[in-house]
Amino acid sequence: MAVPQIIEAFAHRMMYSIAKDRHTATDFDVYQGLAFAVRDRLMERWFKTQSTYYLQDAKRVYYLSLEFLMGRALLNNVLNLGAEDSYLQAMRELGFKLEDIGEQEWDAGLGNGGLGRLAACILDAAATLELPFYGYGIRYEYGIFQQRILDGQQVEYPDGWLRYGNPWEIQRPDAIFPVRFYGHTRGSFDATGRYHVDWLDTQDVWAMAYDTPVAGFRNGTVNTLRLWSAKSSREFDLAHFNSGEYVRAVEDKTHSENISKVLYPADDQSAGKELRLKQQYFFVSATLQDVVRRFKKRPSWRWEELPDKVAIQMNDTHPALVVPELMRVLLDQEGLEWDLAWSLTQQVCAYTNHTILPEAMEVWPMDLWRNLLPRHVEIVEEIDRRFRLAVRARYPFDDAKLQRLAIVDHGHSVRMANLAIVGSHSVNGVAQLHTDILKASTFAEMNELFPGRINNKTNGITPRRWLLKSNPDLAALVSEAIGDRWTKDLDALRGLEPFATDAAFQERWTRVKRRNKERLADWGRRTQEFALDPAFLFDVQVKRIHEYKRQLLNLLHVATLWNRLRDGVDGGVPRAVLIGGKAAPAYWAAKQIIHLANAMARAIGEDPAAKGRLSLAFLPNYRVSLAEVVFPATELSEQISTAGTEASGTGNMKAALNGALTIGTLDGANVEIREEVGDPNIFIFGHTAEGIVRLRDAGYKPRDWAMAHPELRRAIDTIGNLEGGRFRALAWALMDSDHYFHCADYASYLETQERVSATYQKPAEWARMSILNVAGMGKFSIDRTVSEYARDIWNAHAVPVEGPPPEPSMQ
Ligand code: GPQ
Repeated sequence: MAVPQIIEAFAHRMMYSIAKDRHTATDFDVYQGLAFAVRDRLMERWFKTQSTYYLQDAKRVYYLSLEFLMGRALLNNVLNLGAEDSYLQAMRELGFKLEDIGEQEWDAGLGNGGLGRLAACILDAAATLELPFYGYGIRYEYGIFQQRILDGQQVEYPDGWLRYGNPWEIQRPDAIFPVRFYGHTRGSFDATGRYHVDWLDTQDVWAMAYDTPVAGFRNGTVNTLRLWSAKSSREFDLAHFNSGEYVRAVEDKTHSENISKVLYPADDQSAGKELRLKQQYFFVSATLQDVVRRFKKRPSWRWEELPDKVAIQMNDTHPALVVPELMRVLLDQEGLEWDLAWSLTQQVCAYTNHTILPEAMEVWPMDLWRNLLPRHVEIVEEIDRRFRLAVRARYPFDDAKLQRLAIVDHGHSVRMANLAIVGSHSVNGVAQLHTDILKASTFAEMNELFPGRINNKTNGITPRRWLLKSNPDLAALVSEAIGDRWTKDLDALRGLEPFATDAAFQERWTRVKRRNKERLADWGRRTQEFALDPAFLFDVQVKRIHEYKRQLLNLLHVATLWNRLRDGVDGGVPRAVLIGGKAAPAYWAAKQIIHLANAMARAIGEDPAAKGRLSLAFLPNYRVSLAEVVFPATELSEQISTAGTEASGTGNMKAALNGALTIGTLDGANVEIREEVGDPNIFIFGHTAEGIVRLRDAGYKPRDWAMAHPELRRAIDTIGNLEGGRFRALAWALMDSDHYFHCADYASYLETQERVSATYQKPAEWARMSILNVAGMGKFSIDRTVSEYARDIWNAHAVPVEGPPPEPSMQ
């Protein structure tokens, strides 16, 4: 659209939707008006896309996820429309900066971390690849909590992101489905002699759809993210109104609407709460009703062809109730026989695993299910019974194996991973090492039983948000060198290799990084949250706070540098260490780590010995929009989890795509990053996953490692003595148990950090390595990931949608 038309469309929305003029409009009003104007541009494409899918009777892919960590939409949509020049110009003519308007948008934070952000990147890729794809989840009224730091400690504040309205969502009062809970079952033989089960006397909640358009990058595709919101059923209200208990009725209404109230804030951890189980069934049931409705809308349809028309991907086990729920629909509502229903379910469903940490594996007490979902208990018990028969036939005398493989554990709990594996035709890990571990240990017996079912789909990130949008200067420099094909085909970045040794290019490359560091420093100053010297090496670790991610190892290194400075020993290149991330509110150790980081940051800040040499900052409230400022400024990316614990990591990819060098263990996708960028261009340290297993099996004694390394002992003491011994428990745990092997990897980490420091002192060398890192990032495009899912798991194909004519840029 041309500039004058953009201005007119914006003015129209300001007047008729926002009802403000230039004298009364706030910055937020301007954002909303522009958001509506941009959304209007997506509408034609959205209709066209959906009718094309219908007319071509395309196979649809349904991505079920309890988390979608979308971040901001405005600039991303402008970019995907291919219209950034025109919008920039239009807003400039009105006296606004497009970037500043974008800052007004509240992050859509409907996710915890990597798993939720992956879902958001997958949405972007699916639309860009023109796949008939739908995201399904919950429209939480409160997303991931806001983190504030008070007295050095994390305090959680509710994230009321919908308070001032969300211009991107369309409420669909007509797309509403009842979801049943509680009640009991009754079986009877019908006239044909078939046994039929009814689920009776249920308490129902309604699921109402809210749709958000998901635009592909510069194509005609606009897909849908459909999120369900809980509404109390009207019958429910009326019953109480009739009995005269008006206030009680309103109370009950609130009660059932609680289902979609809040995102559970624990990452890599299962809370096991009834409300969480309600959320899971709520969104699974509503989604399946919608899927079946769409399947049956086709003029001629037969259940046998369900797998030709529908693929369902489960993002972790959170939606694994889809297996018994699809069985229930096919058996009880559609009258199919068990064998056919089961075969269809397996062919349709697929499961992505994101962790091997035992505390993250979902296991639900049967009693909870029996009360809430009585029919599903029967179905899961029957799935389990049949599965046990098959296992017993295969391993007739191995009772122990049977117990380990079972879906229902001794009649008292349901193992969701086993249910998801048995009910799917594909189970995938998210990086090669992670998948190898799933096959060789976590799910080894399942792998033997179902050869070929477990497969790998290495994670990726969207190059649109994580380079083009967040780092426009680097994106422009890259495009100037090799053209802009990389935005849709990230492998094109290989073309940067010849520039790696070009001194003039290196210099421009380094200048871009410097500007981005200044931008982050400005951000810290403006928000008064942290102080940074852009001349320092920016050494960054941003991700959820978790013991396995080892923020503590990073802090042990900082303590060591600090001790050296206090001794008057050279600490290497001046460093600004930045740590950011949220801790699950009930995760004590993670909160201690945040407290420690803040305490150390303050102490170092006040110590003259550290001045000009070392700083530590904790970045409060790390979230998608902050990540977009942090990664472009990152020079050293800390990916230091204990080998064998981080399934993949995706922040590692975001940092490297923005020219950071990685210091990391051979864990998750780091292994593949090394393969792509070459061993000399990445700083790898520490024990391998196998090495860690050997250490553990040999009876790991952290104390021995600490005693063998005076600087480690001293760093642990530094932590233990900070603020009058407040963190002594953390220090002792490192010495006594050290579950994540900090002590065993410390020496290697320290040595490798010294190599980092030496390399940074050779700017041309650092720039060369940085360029080669970006050149090697092609594999980590989420487009590659999603193409592999489409080909190997979903058997889904692109359905191009003829777009409106390309945007004329300017006038
Ligand atoms: N991940 Cl199980 C989460 O973010 N939350 C979770 O609850 C679980 C996994 C992460 C995982 O830790 C990372 O290594 C992955 O890169 C990410 O999922 C996406 O696969």
